[in-house]
This record gives sequence, structure tokens and C-alpha cells, in this order.
Amino acid sequence: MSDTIQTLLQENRHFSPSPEFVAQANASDVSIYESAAADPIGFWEGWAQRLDWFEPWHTVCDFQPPHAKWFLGGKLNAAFNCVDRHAAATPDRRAIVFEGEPGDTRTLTYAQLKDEVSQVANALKELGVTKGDRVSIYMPMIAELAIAMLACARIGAGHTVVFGGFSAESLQERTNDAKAKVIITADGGWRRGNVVPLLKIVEDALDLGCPQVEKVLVFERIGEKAGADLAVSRHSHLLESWTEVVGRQSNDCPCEVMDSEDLLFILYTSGSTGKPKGIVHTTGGYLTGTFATTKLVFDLKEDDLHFCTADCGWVTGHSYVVYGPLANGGTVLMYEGAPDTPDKDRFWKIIEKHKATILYTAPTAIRAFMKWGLEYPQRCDLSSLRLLGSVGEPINPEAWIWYQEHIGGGRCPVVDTWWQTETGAIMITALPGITPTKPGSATWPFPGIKISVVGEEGVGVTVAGPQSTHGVPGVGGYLVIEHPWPSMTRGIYNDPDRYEKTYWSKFPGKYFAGDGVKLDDEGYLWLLGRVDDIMLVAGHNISTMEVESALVSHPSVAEAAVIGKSHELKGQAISAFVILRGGFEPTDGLVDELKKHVAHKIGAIARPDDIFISAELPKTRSGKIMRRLLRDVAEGRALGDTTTLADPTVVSSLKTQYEDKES
Ligand code: 6R9
Repeated sequence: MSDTIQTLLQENRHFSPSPEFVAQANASDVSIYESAAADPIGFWEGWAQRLDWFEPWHTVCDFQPPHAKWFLGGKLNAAFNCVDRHAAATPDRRAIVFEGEPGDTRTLTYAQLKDEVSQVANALKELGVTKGDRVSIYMPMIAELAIAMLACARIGAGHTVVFGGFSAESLQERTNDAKAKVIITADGGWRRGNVVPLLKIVEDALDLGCPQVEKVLVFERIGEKAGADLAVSRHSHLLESWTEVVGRQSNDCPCEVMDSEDLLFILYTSGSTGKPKGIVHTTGGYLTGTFATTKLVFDLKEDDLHFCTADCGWVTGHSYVVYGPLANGGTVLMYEGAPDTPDKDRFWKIIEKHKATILYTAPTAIRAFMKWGLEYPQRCDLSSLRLLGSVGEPINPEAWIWYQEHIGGGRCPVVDTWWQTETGAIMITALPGITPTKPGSATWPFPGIKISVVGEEGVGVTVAGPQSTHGVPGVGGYLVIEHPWPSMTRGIYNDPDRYEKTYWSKFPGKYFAGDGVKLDDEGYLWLLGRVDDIMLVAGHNISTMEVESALVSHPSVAEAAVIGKSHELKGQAISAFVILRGGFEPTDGLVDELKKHVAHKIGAIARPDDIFISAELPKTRSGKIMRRLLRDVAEGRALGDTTTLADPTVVSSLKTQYEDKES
């Protein structure tokens, strides 16, 4: 650990935005929290008024727990707000800057984006899609993916984007649950220099049975190397070439007039157990939430280039690659491939080449960058960056400071943003022109959002920004959201009971997020991970996150995953799975040292009973560690559902190694 990091952690230092940043910031007045808390409905209405509506709403919010509706009676179109209004005002401004993995680039101005979205929208109509239908999208992370989403929104068809790394079974299950009439795909995409054969996987899904699918629109991304010939395919009667069908369309396609509460999209969350949940988002509320948070959290301006590294297969890609930035008339950078292709400096090269100003990525990526070493970012000029964001998992203080120091050059504010597919938009975050940050804390709720930290009985402390009641140091609880907010999910597609049971039954009338959180004595929120991952050791609640952060703060540890393993006396005993940094050997001496290090950092109660040094950890395709499977390994059970893993072989080989060591 560098001396600077050591000092910063010991000082529990706050980072304040620089005076230059504050002077230019979209939000720099702390009173925004107070006014939003006093009148959340008025706060959100103010943001909705900054969108373009065809007809105004008559009621801002109607909340009949667990169901909320927003901007009732209002009519608008999401594509109009993300494309047309900017194509009219600033036609030559860049909307999308795309870079493919092989290095090909493409820039679309708002005028060009409007033409392409309209042509694809007309193509969908020709294929029989009408307002109220659903379309599934299975594409690489290329500009046409965003275009396809906006084309659906333009004609009032709900989209369901299925991440291009998912299997034929996953695609089939989601497509059928949504009853999608059309699938939009590409012949393939690039990943680590290889072709991901998307069309072949679509064909496998069709073989498994997608009875309601009438057409498949295929974008030719790869060409011959994809090995797909539309004419000779066993499904050729369903396949349509994008070049041909889109190519012959007019660029004039009026936007459908949509009700505020009409479906915008369904996005399936993998979930750690059970069938994926089809999370429903509607038009007016979702757009208001993503529009407001993009403007304030990312401080987005006309001349920014916003680089969100998430794939559009995840909610982060929906909200902060497509809808939020484009609703603001911003410019987004989309990158197709892996961060280590051709080399581990790819993100930094992209930032240098295109002069990206905002970077929004995940802790799992930041920890990989730390492991790869400083030589990669240091090769590139990252001086264009002015703001950094993190999302997806709790960020360890160590990783936060590394990110701030080595990527942000010590000058960029870091916003750690907590939210979920279900919340649609960011819920807990710093506002970069206002909030002094602390490494590892997501800080305060976004204005207009009221979060409570509650115990089993549902009583607790409510936080709504800097003026909130301060917590009891060290006391954690369940994260609940007190009031409805515009971008909240309207439910689980085809499963209303599961919606109520999952989110609204533990604490009636309040949204239960499923995460643990701790409030510190200055009113800052510290996320502790999923409640299923919190351990109960000899009567003490200990979060896996805290022990992992302690491990990662040791110079030998690159990444750690901690679980509670059943224990006769203590209830649960702490087991850790650790990946070492290059140059460190897995010796018994090191294991002992790590145990002592954790005891020293947190207390003897948190000392791991065992530490297993491994080469990899089981992660979901979006990079979250699946601790449930590590519990299966440690407790000698058969592995539960592994279908959401990025690489299912990781956990089976880990299980073998673990069992060899135990025996
Ligand atoms: C946006 C997204 C949601 C779950 C959420 C929580 C975890 C996300 C976080 C975070 C701590 C953050 N999570 N952001 N935990 N700090 N900044 O990731 O949505 O894929 O639905 O996952 O991710 O556990 O409940 P989604």
C-alpha cells in the first residue's frame, strides 16, 4: 500500500470538490437537499417539466402501495426527448462516438442519429411491429444497439435487451417471457479478438422454441468471418438483413404519442436464485429520473464526452449510456470490447484518443486495473477526465483512492453511485459540486429520495442528505426507500405477486432493496452488500464487505470474497477466498499474516477462520462476486444454479481445489 493511501485511510479524510469545479457545477448549492426533502413531488415535477411533453399531466404522483404512477395523463415519447429535440436544436452536436474492439470508429451527430433511428423504426413497422408490442434485442455493444432501443421507443414497442454474453437458453427464456415478436441481433460481435456468434445463438434459441417470434432483423457487423449466411440458414424464412430492410426505409417516422405510464422496456435481472425477474419501466417517470440524475451526478455539460463502460445489456447501459445522457443532449462514448484487448491499457487509450471527460465503471474493473499495475494508465494522457463514477458493488476504500489518485490524477471528484435495475436511476450518491466524499461511502441519498436504515422490526433512522439525523456509529441495518420516486419499477412482468413479496412485504409500505447499509456519525451511508451476504458471527453482524476491504488493504491482496460458513458454536465462521497480486506466494506464513491484518483492522471478532488462496472468483456476467456459490463450496454442498456466471468452470475448479486442500 502506498504511503499516501495509508495516510488517507487513517485520517478518514474527506475530499471536497475544488473551487474551480464548484464554480462550474450543475449543482453547487447544498440547499437543493433541503428543498427537495421539503417537497419531493415538486422537486420531481420540476425535472419532468424540463422534458418535452406532447400533453401535460394532470396529477404528478398517485401512490397506492406497492404501486406508484407518475405524471398521470401526460403524453410524451422517449426517443423524441433523446433524439428529435436535440436534432432540431443542435443537429451537428455529436450524440454517439463509437469504437469497436478492432479499432474501427464511428461518430453520429444528433441529426444523423434521428435519421437512423427513424429508418430502423420504419423497418420494424415493415416487419409488423406496432405500438404495444415487445422486441428483444441481442446485440454487441455497438451504436446500432442504442439505435435499436430508440427505434423501439419511437414506435411505442417495449424493448428487452438481452446481454450478448448470455446463452441461447437465456435468450429464449427472456424473449418468450416478454412475448417478443421480433428479435434484433447482429451476425456477431468482437470480444478479445474472437467473434461472438450472436446470430448462431439466436438460431439455437429459435430451435429451442420461440413460437411468437415472427422475424429476426440481423445487423451485419462482422460479415464473412461470422460464418452466417442468412439465405441458407435453417431459419432463413425468419431472417431479414438490416442492410436491406433498413436501407430501403425513409428517414421520416413520426414519434408515437405515449402515455407517461406506457411500457418503455423490460429488463431481466439475473438474480442469484430462481427465474430471472422481468423488471418493468415506463416512459415518463423513468426518463425523468435518468435525466435528472445524469445532469446532477455526472455534472453533464454540452462539451463533455461521457464514457460509461457498462454494456446496454445491463441497467447501467440503459440509464447512463442511452436514456439519461441523450435526454440531456450529451455525447456518449460506446466501446464494444474487452478492457485488455489488445492490451491492458485499452480504456486509457480510448480516453486519450477521444478525450473522454467522464468515466463511469465498476469496482470489479477498478480492482483488475490495480492488479494489472500502474504502467498501463501511466502510458496514456488522462488529463481530459474531470469526473469519475463507480457502480455495481460496494467499492473498497483502497480501490476508491487508487481510482481517484491514479486515474483521476487527484483532481477528479469520485461519485460512488448505489442503485438497482429496479430503481431505474441512481439513488445514493455524492453530488460532485456539493458533497465532500469519503473513500468507500456512497454518501447521501439523491435529492428527493428518502432512505432509511432499519432493523428487523422496521424502525430506524431516516436519511435524506446532509440535514439528516446522524446515525449511531457502527450500527447497520436494512436499506429501505420511504417514498415512491419517478423511475421506480412498475413491477415484475407477468408476476405481480413476486413484486409485492420481494420488495414490499418485509416492511409494508416501504421499498426493501435487499441490501445492508450502515450510517456513520456524520450521516454518511456505507453499503454493506446484499443482506444474504451479511454474516452473523457469535452474535455480531459483520459485513462481508468490511472484511474484504480489510483484506484488499494488504499489499499482497488483489481481490477478496468473504463468506459466513456454518459453525457449531459461533453460528457462522468467516471464510475468505483471496486472489494474490503478482509477486506474492501463497504460503502459510502469508495466510497467518492476513488473518492478523484483518483482526488488527476490524477487531478479533472479524478474524477469518480460514483463508483460501485461489486464482479466480466466481462472478456474474456483470462482474458481481457470487458469494452464494462460495458458501456452497465451503460447506461442501453441490453447487446451486450457476447459469448466471460469466465462467461456470471457475467455481467447479475452485470446488475441486478447495476439497483437495480440506481433505
Ligand atoms: C446498477 C446496478 C443492484 C445491486 C444492488 C447492490 C449492488 C450497485 C452499488 C452496489 C454498493 C454501489 N450495487 N451499486 N452496492 N455500492 N455503488 O448494479 O444494478 O445489476 O440491478 O444490481 O448491486 O447490491 O442491490 P443491478
